[in-house]
Amino acid sequence: MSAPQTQDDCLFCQIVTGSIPNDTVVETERVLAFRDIQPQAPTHVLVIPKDHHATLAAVAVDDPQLASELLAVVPQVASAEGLEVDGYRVVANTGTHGQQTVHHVHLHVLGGRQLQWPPG
Ligand code: DGP
Repeated sequence: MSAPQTQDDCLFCQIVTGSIPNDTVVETERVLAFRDIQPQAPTHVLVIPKDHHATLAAVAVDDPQLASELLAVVPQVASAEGLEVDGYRVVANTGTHGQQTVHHVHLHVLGGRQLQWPPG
């Protein structure tokens, strides 16, 4: 397995390399899913590629196979967390209006309670 392509100044790359600890839920060769440090629901897991890509659009264009692997981990998280029966939400905050605060693409998987819609 080749080393992930990481950026030194990226928080989630530091999680990938292990310099910042995380609570892992699912891990594959190229994808890591770990608990959000500020959970907004009983289950709040972030799914990230180990390689650095800033946004979902970037990974979809630069490495569509990796984007597919990222999506494939979502049902694995749902299964591991027992979310399949009642459902869950997948969110990819993107850019300023999307309120993306960490510029390493991540899917939020939220569940374990009745979520509201629309979001703020
Ligand atoms: P977003 O706003 O969509 O960019 O989400 C970034 C998420 O990252 C936010 O829900 C909080 C989470 N987060 C920030 N720092 C850490 C950290 O050091 N560890 C973990 N597990 N999550 C973090």
